[in-house]
Amino acid sequence: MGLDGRYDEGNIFARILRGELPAARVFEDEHALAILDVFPQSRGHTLVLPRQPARNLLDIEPEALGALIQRVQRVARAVRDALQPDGLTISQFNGAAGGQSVFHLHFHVIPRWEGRPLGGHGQGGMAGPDELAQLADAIRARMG
Ligand code: DGP
Repeated sequence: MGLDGRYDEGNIFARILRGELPAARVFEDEHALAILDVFPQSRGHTLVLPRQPARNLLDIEPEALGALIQRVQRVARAVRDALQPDGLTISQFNGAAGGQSVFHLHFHVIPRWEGRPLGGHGQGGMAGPDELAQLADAIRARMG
């Protein structure tokens, strides 16, 4: 999938947004949904998605992007408060050649700890649902 093309309503995040597939939800409002990544690169790896259908950063309306990045900051603060990481990596990929694998725009919020290398993007194992549910509760409690 390149940078151009049509938005696929059947992509996995569109299905999660419609409630057709489960996810460990940490935050939602009219603009965005935040869920835990099931293939986390670190403990508490969270994804923030706009409700508006957009394949990547180039597609989204600027106003919706503004609302989205504000939610990214709120989620990042809650992740910090819940997990007390030493740092946070925020990343976002565009097009398959850019490292994107799910073609609904999303930001990664990845907690980092000194001395713990980042797991490979899209190379880690799957997290268990109980662990994700516990982490989601902890982050959601700090969303304010
Ligand atoms: P990207 O490569 O930036 O498109 O990242 C997609 C991320 O989505 C990747 O880190 C793994 C994660 N992911 C893939 N499938 C699912 C899923 O069904 N549920 C959740 N919560 N995350 C998923």
